[in-house]
Amino acid sequence: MQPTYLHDYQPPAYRVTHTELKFDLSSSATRVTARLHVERHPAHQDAGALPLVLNGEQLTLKRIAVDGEELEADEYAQDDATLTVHRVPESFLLDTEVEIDPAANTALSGLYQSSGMFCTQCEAEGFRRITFYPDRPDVMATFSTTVIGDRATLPVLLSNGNPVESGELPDDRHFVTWEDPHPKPSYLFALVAGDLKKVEDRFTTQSGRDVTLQVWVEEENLSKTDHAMASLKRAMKWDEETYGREYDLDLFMIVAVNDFNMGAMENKGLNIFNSAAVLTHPHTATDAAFQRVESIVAHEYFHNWSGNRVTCRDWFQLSLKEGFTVFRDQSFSADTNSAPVKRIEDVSMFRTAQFAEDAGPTAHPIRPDHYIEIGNFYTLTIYEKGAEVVRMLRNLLGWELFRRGSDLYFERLDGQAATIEDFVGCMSEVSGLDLTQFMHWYSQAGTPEIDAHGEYDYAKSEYHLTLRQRTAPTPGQPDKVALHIPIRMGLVGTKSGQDLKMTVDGESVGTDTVIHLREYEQHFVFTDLAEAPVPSLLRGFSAPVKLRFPYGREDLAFLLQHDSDGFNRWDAGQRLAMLALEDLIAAHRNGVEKVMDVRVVEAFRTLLTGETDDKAVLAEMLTLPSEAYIAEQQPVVDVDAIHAARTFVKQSLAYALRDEFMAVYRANQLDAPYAPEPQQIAARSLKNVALSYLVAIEDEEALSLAQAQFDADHNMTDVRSALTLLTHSSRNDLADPALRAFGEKWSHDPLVMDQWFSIQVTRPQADALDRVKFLMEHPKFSLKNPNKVRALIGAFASNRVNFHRIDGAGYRLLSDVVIELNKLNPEIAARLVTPLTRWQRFDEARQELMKAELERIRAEDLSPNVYEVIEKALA
Ligand code: B3K
Ligand code: ZN
Repeated sequence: MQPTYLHDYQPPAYRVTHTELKFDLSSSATRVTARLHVERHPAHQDAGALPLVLNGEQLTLKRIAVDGEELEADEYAQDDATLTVHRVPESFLLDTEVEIDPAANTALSGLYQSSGMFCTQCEAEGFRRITFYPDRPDVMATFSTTVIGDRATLPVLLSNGNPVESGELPDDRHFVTWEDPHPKPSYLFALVAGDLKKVEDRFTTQSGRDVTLQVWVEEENLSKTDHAMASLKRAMKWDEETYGREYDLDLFMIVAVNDFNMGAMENKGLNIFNSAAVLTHPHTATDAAFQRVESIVAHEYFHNWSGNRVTCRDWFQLSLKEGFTVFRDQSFSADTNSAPVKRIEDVSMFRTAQFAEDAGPTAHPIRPDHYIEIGNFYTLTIYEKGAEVVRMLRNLLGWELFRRGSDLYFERLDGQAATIEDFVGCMSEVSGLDLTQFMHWYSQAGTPEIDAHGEYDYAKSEYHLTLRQRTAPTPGQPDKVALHIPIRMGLVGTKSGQDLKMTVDGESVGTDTVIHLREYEQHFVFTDLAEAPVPSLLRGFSAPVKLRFPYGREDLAFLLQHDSDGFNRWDAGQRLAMLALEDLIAAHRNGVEKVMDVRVVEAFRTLLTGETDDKAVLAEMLTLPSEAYIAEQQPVVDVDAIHAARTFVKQSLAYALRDEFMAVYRANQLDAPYAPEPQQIAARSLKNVALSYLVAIEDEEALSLAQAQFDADHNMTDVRSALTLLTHSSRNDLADPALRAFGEKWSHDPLVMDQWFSIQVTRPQADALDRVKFLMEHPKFSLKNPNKVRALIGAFASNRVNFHRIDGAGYRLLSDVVIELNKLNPEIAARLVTPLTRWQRFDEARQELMKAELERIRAEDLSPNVYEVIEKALA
């Protein structure tokens, strides 16, 4: 399996200006007729004769003609991935007809069937499973698509753009023709056909155009569409007000499908969503799910400009659309909900999962330079680190210049396939900033680590700060350059508890400033300080780096109280908890008695009893670092010691502060009808965090509060929280009846059943693995449905103590599933195997067990997706 390299990029030999498609739908024999209007690409005008090479996989060719002339067998050649026409004119019409088998498509890439409906997923390279085509993003054409299907079973026939014609056909069939006037790459093509119902609304754009909005779902889900529709309208308005971006068709459609590899897909005018990313109801979806739906609806909508109007030249530029669009959706969610909590949640996830990716064998730059299977590069690095880099650009330029750069980018590159240089170039052009060094963020993999040291010189009233950066080698990149790292910071006076005015090189820089680390080592001197400070560094997580500073516990307790930056207040609490956890991990390993750090108890007491105007942030502050995050900080991960230490901290806090937690729980009970609005969400999360501490000590009163909360059945957030606490306790006598009742009540609802599966297999008790095996036989489980695989197998792999069982049974279970899925759905299989690829992080015994499972997978006949991941993991 040969890699594709960025440096091999060539413009296509031929481009397609217009694409006419006709689909005659049938489960196992769909006919796709295509007429492509093809012309020689100007870049190859003088190149002499060039064959036409089209992509095509799993297609049965029935007919091929150039300008109406059928081709003889020797005029073209076909292999399992391409079709080559040896001689073609400068400009011509290519007609093909192929047969495909949607019912057999378990990979869910191309045209497939889900719950009886037909739908497509073409990004990145799925269109080639639909028809022969130059399936690359720099070929952009207008599309005209006719969909033919049974009137009774497929009453709704959708594609991109606007419907222009429809009618009856013989044999109880009917058709609809769609036209999309905006040139687009094939990966944005979409088709949906099924027995769907819609809810409809309208949006008037800033220039006064009327847009029809539709959300299409199965009939039983009609009551679960309000939030998605409201989110869509908010996103449309936000993008007009914030980025000046207006929608450009008369119709915008969202369709919910049950079988989908990712969250959603931004196809032009016809977004296709995993039902989990669109359907919500107070009784079936948690607050987190409501927020996720809002952000994914916004993300896909924002792609209409950052992705569709301006698309990617090639797939190495994927972060051009994904990093920018994630940054846009993060900003939207921050504006719509609690901005500090959004940042804390995003950074928390980032520092756990993206840092782990950067430190593992599949580490890659935001712009990789080669891949075997592009489907493996829809990663946290491309998406989230890409967004962090755009955020740094926004901060370097300031909002106004950044917006000007964004305007220039959309204007200059509209209708084109662009590169990361085009984007950064616009930012540099409007600001006059030299971003040459900054560009290394795109090409260098790995997480920069910064070691910071500071000293206060009492005699001179100066603070000296030294910063050193280093990025550890990553596969294929042994040597690393120094990056341009913007570090937002303040100096908090130890006497006043206030941010001090800072002076650098004789210039006053205010109380909150950005210092720029560009060398491997740099020294900063702050003069004329009124008092000794504690530094508050990397405020707001101003760069995606690990920053170490030898804070004492008093310093951290001080920052937790006084830092003016909410994010760093939270981070100080996390660092303080980490110091305590590290001691306890060591104690556990050495068999020494565990002693709780009273400073953590006192910090929590202050948080629980103090005044707060932001309950959502308080809930975050009361949340201990996750086991996965703690593991990231350890040189060798000891899953059992981490679990024991974290449980000990949680229980110690609960014993010491039982009444305080109880008071917070009781003070945050809500009577109002459920609404997914920030204040209610904040109260619920605070209440449920408090309850989680109380249940951690299996306090009888707390258990009955959890039981009562479950029985009250007020909303899914509270019900799920209570059910999780009961299930994760040792009290099977309470957990089992609750699980049974829940499972029976919701057996008809796949999205709720996903939650039911996850809750059970994430319990810390030793029977988790047996439960996975048992639940894999459950009638509602299916390996063919990616949501079910994530809910059961993916969730189990996040259950650290049980997945990493020392007998290796957790690893074996995962690899068995990966082997099975490699045949059914390679994209999902390659993602699922990730936890095994992190074997280097564990003790020797576990390393051997994990590697043995990877070897066992390697011995199979592997898809390119799984092959690429396994080879990297075992390299
Ligand atoms: N662009 C799609 C992701 C497609 C992944 C294909 N394997 C969703 C998104 O990022 O909006
Ligand atoms: Zn995206």
